[in-house]
Amino acid sequence: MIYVASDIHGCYDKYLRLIERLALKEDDTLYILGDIVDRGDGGIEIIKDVMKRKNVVCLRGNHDALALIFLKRFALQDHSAEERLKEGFKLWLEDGGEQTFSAFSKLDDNEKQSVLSFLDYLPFYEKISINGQRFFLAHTVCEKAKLIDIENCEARDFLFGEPEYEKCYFDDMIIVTGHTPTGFIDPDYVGQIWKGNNHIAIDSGAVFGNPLGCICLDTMEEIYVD
Ligand SMILES: [Mn+2]
Repeated sequence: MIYVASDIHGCYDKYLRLIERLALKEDDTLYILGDIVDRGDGGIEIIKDVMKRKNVVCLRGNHDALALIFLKRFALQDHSAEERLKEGFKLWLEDGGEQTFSAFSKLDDNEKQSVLSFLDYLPFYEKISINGQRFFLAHTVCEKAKLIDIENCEARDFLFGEPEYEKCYFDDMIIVTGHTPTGFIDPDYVGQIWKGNNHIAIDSGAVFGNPLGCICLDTMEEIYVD
């Protein structure tokens, strides 16, 4: 079975409850579509746990990308950062990075290096096929006109893009994204997975007090943990 969750944002307890609930078997995979860190204070713990598991695969979210940049610059002994980066660093800390920075700072040097290389190698998207149905998994995607010409997409399209959930991008492929709490797509879906127009939006807003949502792509079963 293939499961997908996203935007865990340092909610370590919810992450562990999801892992417990799924009880992944040898051929099962859990994809986490980015924004593992920031806001909640357990992001680094989640990374350390994911690194030990063979069948949990993470993609890169905007928070993971920024954490990589700023942890490298400011938590290691690198004082060569320019003023512009310092400004960005401050904004990141205020946007939930503080929790990640603080937890990272407590790691020993080996752990720091392995967390950084974990973040460094996160892919931007993944295409998979389940029983003939194709899926495009990413933290987020850009507008349809740009995504259908994927060769011209840039990293930031998969980190900061704004999906057009009202449009079907591909007739033969379902796009699965996090990043946008589903309540912003339809206020009736706060805390729930939203489906429509060959999109599945799975950011249930776990860090904002909602259950953490997860979907099984083989069965479309939705799983929620508090
Ligand atoms: Mn995001």
